[in-house]
Amino acid sequence: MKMILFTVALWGLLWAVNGAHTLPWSECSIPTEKQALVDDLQDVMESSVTPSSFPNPSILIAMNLVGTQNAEAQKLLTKTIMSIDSTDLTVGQLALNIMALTSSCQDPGNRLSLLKRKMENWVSSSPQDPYSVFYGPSLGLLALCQKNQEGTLDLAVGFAKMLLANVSPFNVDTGALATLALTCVSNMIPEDLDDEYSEFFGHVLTNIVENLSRRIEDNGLIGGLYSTGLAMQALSVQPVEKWNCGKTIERVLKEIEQNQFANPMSIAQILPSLKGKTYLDVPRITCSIDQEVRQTLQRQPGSLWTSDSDITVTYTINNQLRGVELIFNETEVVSVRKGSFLLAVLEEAQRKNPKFKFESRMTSWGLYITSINNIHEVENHRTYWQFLSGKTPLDQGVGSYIPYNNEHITANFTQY
Ligand code: B12
Ligand SMILES: *[C@@H]1O[C@H](CO)[C@@H](O)[C@H](O)[C@H]1NC(C)=O
Ligand SMILES: *[C@@H]1O[C@H](CO)[C@@H](O)[C@H](O)[C@H]1NC(C)=O
Ligand SMILES: *[C@@H]1O[C@H](CO)[C@@H](O)[C@H](O)[C@H]1NC(C)=O
Repeated sequence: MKMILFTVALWGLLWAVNGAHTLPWSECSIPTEKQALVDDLQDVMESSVTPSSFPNPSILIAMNLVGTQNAEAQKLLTKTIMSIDSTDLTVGQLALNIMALTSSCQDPGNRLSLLKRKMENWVSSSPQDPYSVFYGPSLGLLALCQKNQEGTLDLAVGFAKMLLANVSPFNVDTGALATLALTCVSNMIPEDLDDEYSEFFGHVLTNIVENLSRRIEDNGLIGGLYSTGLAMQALSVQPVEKWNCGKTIERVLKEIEQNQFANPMSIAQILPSLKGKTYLDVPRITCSIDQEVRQTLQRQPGSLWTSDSDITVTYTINNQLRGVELIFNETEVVSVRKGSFLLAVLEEAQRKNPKFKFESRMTSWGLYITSINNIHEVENHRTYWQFLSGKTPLDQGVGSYIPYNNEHITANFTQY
């Protein structure tokens, strides 16, 4: 009896040591009866890839990490991302493209040296910078680390010092990516330098992971619905006792059933975690020739769910920022088809009243609103148009959010 107990305890210990860099899989897997739900989700993401859709490297990474169900889409997206001109890309976009090509077993070519140069020149200009300025550079560091680029360790030290000095409110998405990047860097420290570097990165990682674990909600989500996927990746490479992965999975599956993951980009950020993968697995992907082919279901796209009845939405555009000459606060009441996206409200208001004129640009998350009533966001001033329902900021953009009857939506020109 004693012997068995001892063996069990020892086995548990070995498991804990071995499992330090993977999900605690036993409590963290998808129940068999929900497997089809997750496969369907992957279908939605993969069928969003068409010759005319926005080439999204995060989608390619996700499908390669979990194993694609749609080899055509995989080929098309790889080809499109290969042909993107790198010159005007941001650090984050460049990094995602490199990781996407690597995940498809393609050589990223001169993108790597370009990224390295951009990372060497990047600095956070002040400790008051919003925490999210580290989102793109975290991706940059992760991509360089995965490609074993010389000088990554020094870049990582500079990056981590700036991150530690930052005093702005913590941001979960950014913290999650910084965790992945610094975990990769920690794993590549040469033995002769191990002590001092390990201690330093260990200290920074503890700080970030502590902040991440403080954002675990009672309902299982981590920092809100759309931060949970990246946060799960971070907590599975830097485990914390406090995290009940099973509870998180259960809640996310419930949200998927409620159609909260209709945006392909939102799927790209949750899918790897649902299948026990993280971005740290990108260099380990093997590209086999024969792909598993799955019978795909015939489904209705979410946007066609509009019905015959109308809803009324009150829409206010508000600019009270000092330093801007044109201060305004205008409201329109508009009718749109029930089930329409918020974008339809913006379009209807613009049709009724020229002051509601707006401009947008296409991004990986869909349409992003850049200007309303000729007031443009300015990146250097950190201004943007924030969308709220009542006083609560929306957690989705105008191309995904579906307003309800008598809702009051405000677009407020503000700073981050
Ligand atoms: C930084 C950031 C911002 C910055 C972007 C400006 C900048 N220059 O940095 C600011 C603060 C302005 C911002 C605004 C908003 N954001 Co934001 N943002 C992020 C964050 C943390 C990182 C994005 C990034 O740098 N990606 C890396 C680069 C390489 O990729 P990229 O595609 O080039 O990035 C661009 C787009 O992501 C775009 N963008 C940023 N946020 C959003 C949101 C939407 C809906 C769209 C279409 C585009 C978009 O700006 C990036 C820089 O140009 C992500 C987190 C995440 N998990 O992705 C959230 C995130 C994308 N944002 C989100 C949201 C909800 C918004 C807002 C709608 C919030 C609001 N209530 O108004 C607004 C957009 C409103 C509008 N005008 O259309 C959600 C989207 C969830 C969803 N399912 O749609 C995310 C995932 C945060 C979260 N975890 O909930 N955001
Ligand atoms: C993260 O947590 C530490 C305490 O562990 C705290 O001192 C620090 O200010 C937090 N950082 C952010 C950005 O919230
Ligand atoms: C703007 O208008 C809305 C609706 O009329 C009102 O509730 C709000 O208080 C106004 N805000 C400002 C800053 O004037
Ligand atoms: C709108 O933006 C202004 C300027 O940044 C800010 O003072 C105000 O609190 C914001 N209103 C809401 C409801 O967030």
